[in-house]
Amino acid sequence: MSGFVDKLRDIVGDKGLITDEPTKHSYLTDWRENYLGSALAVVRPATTEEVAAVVKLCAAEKVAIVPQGGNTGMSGGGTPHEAGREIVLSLTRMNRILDVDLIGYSMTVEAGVVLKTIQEAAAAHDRLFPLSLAAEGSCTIGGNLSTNAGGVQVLHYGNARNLVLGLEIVTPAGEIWNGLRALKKDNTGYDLRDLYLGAEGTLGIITKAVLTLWPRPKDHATSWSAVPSPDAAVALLSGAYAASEDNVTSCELMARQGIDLVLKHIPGAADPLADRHDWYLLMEWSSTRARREGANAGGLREKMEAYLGEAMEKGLVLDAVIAQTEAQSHSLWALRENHSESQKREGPSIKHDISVAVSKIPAFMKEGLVAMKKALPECRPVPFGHVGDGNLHFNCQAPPGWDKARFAPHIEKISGVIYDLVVGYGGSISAEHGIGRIKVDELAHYRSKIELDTMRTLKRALDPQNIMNPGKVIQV
Ligand code: FAD
Ligand code: 2HG
Ligand code: ZN
Repeated sequence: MSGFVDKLRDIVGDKGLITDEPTKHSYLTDWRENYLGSALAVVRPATTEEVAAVVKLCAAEKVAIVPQGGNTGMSGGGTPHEAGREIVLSLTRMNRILDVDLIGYSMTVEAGVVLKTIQEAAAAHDRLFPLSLAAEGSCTIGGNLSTNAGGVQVLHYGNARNLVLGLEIVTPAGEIWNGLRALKKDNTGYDLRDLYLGAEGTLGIITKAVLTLWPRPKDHATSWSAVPSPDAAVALLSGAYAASEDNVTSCELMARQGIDLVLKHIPGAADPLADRHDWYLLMEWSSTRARREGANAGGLREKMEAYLGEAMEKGLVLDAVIAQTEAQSHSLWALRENHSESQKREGPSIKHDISVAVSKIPAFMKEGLVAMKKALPECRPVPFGHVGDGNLHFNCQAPPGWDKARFAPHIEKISGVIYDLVVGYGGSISAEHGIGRIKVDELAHYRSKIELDTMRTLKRALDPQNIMNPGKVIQV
């Protein structure tokens, strides 16, 4: 293999190649530490041309390629297999913002730009790039687009797919497709761009993208409400659209179990309310219309206060706080965004990243919680998520003190019960984290033959040698 590695070095130079085991390690395991793979090398090209040359070499030598961005994925899609001839192709050196078009509300970026950098660059130009998730300080836009990431503002701005105008792709043959068109309307045949969004690196490598920008909001209001039930939560959301004049940008539901884990594991986290409650709803309203200051001061905060006051009288809200400062808003958001980290520190868990219609969330929640406890009575359900778009993280924490080995034999049964229920509700078994490696069998089980056949046909046509992230999403 030294000949192959030497050829890689000829393309990307020493700066673009990692071959020693200790430095490779963090590229070979996933954020959840479910997998530890191996790779002939970690290759970090600096340009699209280098990516194309690496792919051409791999195609000629039949070495598989695992594209990787920030390696924050939840489904193991960016981690190589334990055995096999694979390289990890990390896009993190391709991290330049190439253009900001203020008139056209778009930005052209390389695939390895960290999401937070994109958000900050947009803000510096008085624009908003609305994709937002707890991993935004390390995930990359290439990974976001390849997983069609969701996050906390989907109900207002859509998911990653809705925020892309054009892509540049390196195909499994090492050819470069320049589809960097900044066009809102383009009906010229099949939409190739959409194929690569959410493909989790199985059809090609995203090297650049043209993103859509939005006007930057000038007024925000953040509330933290204790609600009596998920029914009350969806009713509160439903009324909030009109009450906010269509300015609801986030709506996140959490159960007390998750809050307890955050308070236990995250230093500085504090419960904003005096009493314990079973359910909480975090709402963010934002508007491009600035607050009125002076004698007649007012804006979203006052509207939110009035709305929550009325909701309290109706029994939809038990107690609530509205952030008065940006710092208070950040503290409320931290309680939500630290759920994943707290669950990880607590021990093993199963992530059920599911979606159902928003109106069905209360019934699903009731049935699902009973079903989960029935499958393993000692388990600890930790449901939370993006209730505003129907996406719940219907997670299951292992019983206290259990390690991965003890919990593993129960996972199939618990997940089977939950996914059957989700499908019964007309929902999806993967709302935003993708299939990766962890749900390959579930996809094959729950999707129809015609869908699976069509996916396989596409994969075989675009990647006949099966070198692009093989064994992820769908087996061919
Ligand atoms: P990686 O993990 O590196 O890769 C993900 C997949 O994309 C892999 O299959 C990989 O092969 C492929 N890939 C990466 N880059 C490219 C490329 N340039 N071309 C082709 N394929 C590529 N996800 C959500 O949707 N919503 C959330 O709210 C959310 N919150 C999270 C919170 C935490 C704390 C963490 C750890 C993760 C969270 N995630 C969330 C999951 C994860 O952050 C997203 O999936 C993110 O989009 C992955 O980006 P990444 O750059 O880390 O991709
Ligand atoms: C979130 O919404 C992420 O915070 C992660 O999608 C969810 O840890 C999880 O299950
Ligand atoms: Zn999520």
